[in-house]
Amino acid sequence: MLQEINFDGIVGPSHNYAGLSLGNIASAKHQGNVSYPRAAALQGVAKMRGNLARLGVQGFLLPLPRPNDGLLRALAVDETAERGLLAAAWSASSMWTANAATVSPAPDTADGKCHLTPANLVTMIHRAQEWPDTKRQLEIAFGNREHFTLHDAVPPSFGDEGAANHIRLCASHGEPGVEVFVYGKPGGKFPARQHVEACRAVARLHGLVPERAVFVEQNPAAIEAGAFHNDVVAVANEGVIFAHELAFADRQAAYDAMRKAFPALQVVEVPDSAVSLAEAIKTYLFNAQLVTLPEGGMVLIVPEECRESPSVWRWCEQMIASNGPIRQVIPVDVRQSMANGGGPACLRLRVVADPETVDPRFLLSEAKAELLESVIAANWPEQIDPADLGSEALKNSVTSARYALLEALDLTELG
Ligand code: SUG
Repeated sequence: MLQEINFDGIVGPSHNYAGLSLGNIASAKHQGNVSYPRAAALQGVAKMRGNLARLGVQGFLLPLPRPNDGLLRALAVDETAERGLLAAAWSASSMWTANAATVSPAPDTADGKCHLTPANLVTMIHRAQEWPDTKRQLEIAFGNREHFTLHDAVPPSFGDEGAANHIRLCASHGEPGVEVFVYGKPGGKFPARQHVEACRAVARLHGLVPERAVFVEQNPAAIEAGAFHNDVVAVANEGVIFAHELAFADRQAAYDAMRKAFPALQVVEVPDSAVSLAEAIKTYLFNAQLVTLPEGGMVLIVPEECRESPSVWRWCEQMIASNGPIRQVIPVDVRQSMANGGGPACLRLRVVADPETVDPRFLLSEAKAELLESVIAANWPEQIDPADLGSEALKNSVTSARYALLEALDLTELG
């Protein structure tokens, strides 16, 4: 049976704060701080465990090989090179699997297969290196050619950030949906990472019916305030979109276009007067997982930071009391990822599929969660000072940690 499966990125052993992402306020703010890769990865597994218990199914993707020696060689990184280039090759940014690919489930596509296009992430070098290795992994996880079609990334210079700028509206996950592509227009203070040309290319590659593909512009003011991906200000599940009032450039036109393609749309909008854009971006209220429980009813899984913000939490409490479609708000602790600008939604890629058609090595069980925890506890560095990036000892430690995970999961072919 087709169902939504969340594939969370396991936080890699080189997780660090190098401040690489221009326009990502948390990344800039925590630049130079000591990171805690072990705690970070365990926070991620705890989130997955909660969702496995809630939803009955949960997948994961593995950290990519870091440091990336190929990138260091290609850029001839030596002691005279800019420090950011060295740090890029060490980045654990593939943990944010919402940027791994754009996924169009089988009911939406012309050939009735689930299509995946890895995101080229060209705007930033530490992310642009991801897609070939990501594709290699997706080829294994979704190797069943009867059910999945995998594309190459859209060529540069059209920026594509994957599912983070993509919204799917549907009556239920297994039914045909409307796919909403949200792009930014370049020219502002911060890069607009998702280009409209890339959106259109992905829609064509995936064989979407034109009437069920909608293209909407991100609000330049939201990008300027730090919403470098649209999933920082909006999230949808089935027929419900939960968004900040200032998420889209032309709010009325955006909802009209969505309604035209999907008349049953329910909009849960948070006015700027209740939660300011700045507060929404600081707490990542919208970088939440909006999920339907098997027993019915929608739950919003938000970062702990939301509970600590009086205006955000007040709004959440009022929303629950108001009898709308979102019935519960559950905070989770992903602070290590949050400090690099990645909330609960960044950490997962949604794929609608029959779990039977996915390589089982990428699916979580209680026993496998325990295995992940023990491998992480035994091998992930406890902390990383960004000044240590480049050291031989740290390189050995993160390389062997990742390999221990591949061995435990019987995935050494990714080595
Ligand atoms: O691309 N942070 C990521 C966060 C991605 C969040 N994903 C979604 N919103 N879906 C980014 O900006 C920081 C890395 C550093 O600074 O070292 C970073 O890449």
